[in-house]
Amino acid sequence: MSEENQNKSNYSADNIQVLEGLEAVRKRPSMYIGDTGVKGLHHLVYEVVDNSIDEALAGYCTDIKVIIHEGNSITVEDNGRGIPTGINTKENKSALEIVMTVLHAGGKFDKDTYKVSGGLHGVGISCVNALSTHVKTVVHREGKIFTQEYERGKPLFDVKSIGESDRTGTIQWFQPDPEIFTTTLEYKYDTLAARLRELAFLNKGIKLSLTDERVTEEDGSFLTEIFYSEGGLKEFVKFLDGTRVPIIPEPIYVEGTKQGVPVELALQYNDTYSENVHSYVNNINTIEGGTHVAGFRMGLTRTLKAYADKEGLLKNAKVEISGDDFREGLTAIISVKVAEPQFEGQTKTKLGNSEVSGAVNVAVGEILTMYLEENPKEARMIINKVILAATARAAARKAREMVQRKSVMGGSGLPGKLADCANSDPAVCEIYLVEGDSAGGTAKQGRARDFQAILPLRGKILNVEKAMEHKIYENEEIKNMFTALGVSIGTPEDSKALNLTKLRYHKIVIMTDADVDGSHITTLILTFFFRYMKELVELGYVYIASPPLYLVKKGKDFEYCWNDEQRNAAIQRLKGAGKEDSVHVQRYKGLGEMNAEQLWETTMNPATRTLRKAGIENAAECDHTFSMLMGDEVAPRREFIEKNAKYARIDV
Ligand code: 0RA
Repeated sequence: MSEENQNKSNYSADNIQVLEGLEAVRKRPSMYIGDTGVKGLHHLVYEVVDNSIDEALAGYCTDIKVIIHEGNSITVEDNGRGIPTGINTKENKSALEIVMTVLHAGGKFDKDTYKVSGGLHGVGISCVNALSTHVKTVVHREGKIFTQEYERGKPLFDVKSIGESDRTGTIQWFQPDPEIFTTTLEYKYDTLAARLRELAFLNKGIKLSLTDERVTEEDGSFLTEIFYSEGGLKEFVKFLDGTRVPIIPEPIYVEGTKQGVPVELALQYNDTYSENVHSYVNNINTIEGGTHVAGFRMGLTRTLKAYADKEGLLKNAKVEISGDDFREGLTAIISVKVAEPQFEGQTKTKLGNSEVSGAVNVAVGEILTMYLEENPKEARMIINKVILAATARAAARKAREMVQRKSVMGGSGLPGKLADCANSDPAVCEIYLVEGDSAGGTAKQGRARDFQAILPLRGKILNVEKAMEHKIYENEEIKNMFTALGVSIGTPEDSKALNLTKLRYHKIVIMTDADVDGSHITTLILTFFFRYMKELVELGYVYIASPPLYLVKKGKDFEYCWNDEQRNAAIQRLKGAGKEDSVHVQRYKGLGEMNAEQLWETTMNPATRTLRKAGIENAAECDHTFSMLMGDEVAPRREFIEKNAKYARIDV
């Protein structure tokens, strides 16, 4: 190595700051990765990928590959400069070893280097190392290949050179520790794919790929997808709006640094009535919003209003126009990079840095002013849409007030169909939203009256994705849900905010037949919650019941089964020494085929039931899925259903 190179690698080795050890991570993993469930498991991958993204954002890396191996170990490979391997003179250890074994170590902590990406917790690769049974790191750098391996965070040998190389890059292989991840060790392809797709849109020009070696395609190759975006957020908006009808031909897009803050944003208006604004700070989805979103809203309202006033376009509007009206049918992504982000809020996903608001406000103002001036036809369409939104909002307000007045007036104000529970403590109360009056009747008989309430819903509820807001308040089923739940819209601070102060149940369980219609109804109800009561989903109050598919019976002996494997196993077990034909299999076509006791035992008894919690893992992906499932286009929906069909086979 030349002297200059030697100095350079010593420099980068010395740059790594040392903070603390890894015992703490193994002792309290949730403090570092959020939880040790399925989320935390996937978080390990994001943590490693984020390091490669940082390297790419620094301008040294173009390709990131993620591989899920048989047995659920993971490889993340990049073509960056490679983690420095030289000896850190303070610690007398290889910089690589420090990065891998010391918490918070990383070049990232230097002010003059980069820190743009970084997981929610920003804890670094050493955490992944601490929480893995085995890690192997390979670094291609300075013409050589270096490696080191670890067991539960402890190096098995010093960093060593194992050969020559004509490239650079870092390869991390890790096997998550079953002692830590006790609920599941199984990686979900779709979850990783959704995050990598999101990262590709957020960091244009970086090629990310995902390979699943657990799945072999027809041609013998492994399932692989490549995520790459040249257009960045502009393409992200197009992807999200894939099945919505745009109002203007192309999304409005801007990228640049304003007041020292790198801002990228894209927006498009479509012919629906929902607002879909997604925001990111350093590639982290800020689901609670924050100063960047506030700045965006201010800039949007200010600019559109100024243009409309100047052109005299608001003269014909008979209603007052509010900020919300400017965002109806709007899909937008805001992405900012903030050097020292302050995260606030319940889930620490709300940006607090006040300086960011002005930067985004200016960015959206500049680009939008220019766009409106240059595209008067499109400008007029946008403003007309805003006026329409304001008019519809006045109608919606009236309809909403009708629903809410009903609950204030007369008796309990609760829907006649609701069989309420005796207990009045929301924290212990549950409400079952049940498909159909007949199953509702069975559930009423079978329930634990003290804390379980039943609200039967008739047939298919309104598809809120396609309906204007005031229409949804005319829908009997939706009105019943609002009043039964005790949820209203409007608080003293915010006329559009969800008011949960009178929420009557902390568990809301959707219970439908285990067939195609049932899952469609579940989707419709979830769409309603996602669009109109999102906080309930975010708070983790919304669940989906899992009724059994089969009853396998022989004499007095019987077993409930939730899938075909269980059924086959039950048949084998019950068959025992006896004759096969003495085993009877009943397939439940609907909830109605169970009696009250069976429904309680399998689906409602907290001791024996399985509830799936509805969650928003990835808000943008969720938005895309709902718009596709509930929108007008048939082909993408069919494709999705065929890919995800659990029940499709059963019904033919
Ligand atoms: C610190 C300094 C340098 C590279 C990296 C970190 C680095 C870390 C990771 C983690 C995954 N892939 C990575 N690629 C690079 C480079 C310092 C130098 O070469 O001068």
